[in-house]
Amino acid sequence: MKHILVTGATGQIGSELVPALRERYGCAQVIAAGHKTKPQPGLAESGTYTTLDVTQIESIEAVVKQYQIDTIFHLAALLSAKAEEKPQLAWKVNMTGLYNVLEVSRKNECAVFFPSSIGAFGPDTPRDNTPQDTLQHPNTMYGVCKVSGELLCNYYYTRFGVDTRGVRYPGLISYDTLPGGGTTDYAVEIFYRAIKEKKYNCFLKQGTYLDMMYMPDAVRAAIQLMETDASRLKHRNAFNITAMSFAPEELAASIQKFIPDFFMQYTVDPVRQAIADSWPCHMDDRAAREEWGWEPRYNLESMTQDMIDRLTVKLNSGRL
Ligand code: VAH
Repeated sequence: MKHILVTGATGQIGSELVPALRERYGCAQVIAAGHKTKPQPGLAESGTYTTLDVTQIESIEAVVKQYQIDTIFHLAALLSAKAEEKPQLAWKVNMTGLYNVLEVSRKNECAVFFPSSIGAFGPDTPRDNTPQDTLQHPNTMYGVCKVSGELLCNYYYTRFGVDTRGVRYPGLISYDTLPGGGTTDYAVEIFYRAIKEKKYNCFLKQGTYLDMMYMPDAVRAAIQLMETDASRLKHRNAFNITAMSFAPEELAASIQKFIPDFFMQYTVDPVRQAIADSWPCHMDDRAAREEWGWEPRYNLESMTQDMIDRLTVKLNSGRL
């Protein structure tokens, strides 16, 4: 990877993947692109940021040619809850955007990273130890886009030789950006509320087990997969990866170890509860471990401690 483009760079993954890529490959080698005209300060100060509408293929091609891009981390997409609110827009951004990236990559010999999700599974998928290869009948527009995306990326690999690779991310927990319309975002919001108000009203019910991962692990996984020798890969789109599985009350208990008077109550959002109930509780990620050495570094307690430490600093500096 010498010249990298990150689409969706202002989003939850992009805002932490861009700095990690710039540290590893050099700031000038990593172009951050997003739909926002005013990105987070870090993105534009440490390297090139350009606005990009992924539904317009010409704008993608122009950026790829201008910067001689050889690898695209394509993150631009609507997340699950937003996609259920606006399914037609979600299809347009998530699928037309991906198709455009794959077409430009085919013509310009770019490798492509595509983030799939536990959302690519549905109610009839085995929910415990979800196999790498299993039923994928999602009943959400987000999930339909993710399954379609996995199939389209595999097609572009087998039919045109485009080096496409991806992971099925669990819920991602991060301190850099505020939550953006996801079903697992309760596991991010809870930290902001715990630190500022010492209480949180959770929109998922107790006992809702979901796979989760701390963002530093998620960023490292994307880079590690794209750096892996292609001859090792038996799968491509997309690898199950996870780090932990917990229910809201377990996350609350972990926070209470650091903020003893933290209090959690529940007001269930039926839309996001239905989405969560259609997703696995815990995926089998042996294929990723065997084929490219995937290994998480954060568990529930270490993630909780790091999130609280970092958000406390942001709060004290007036940035929260
Ligand atoms: C969402 N955070 O909730 C995303 C993610 C596995 C969930 O894809 O939509």
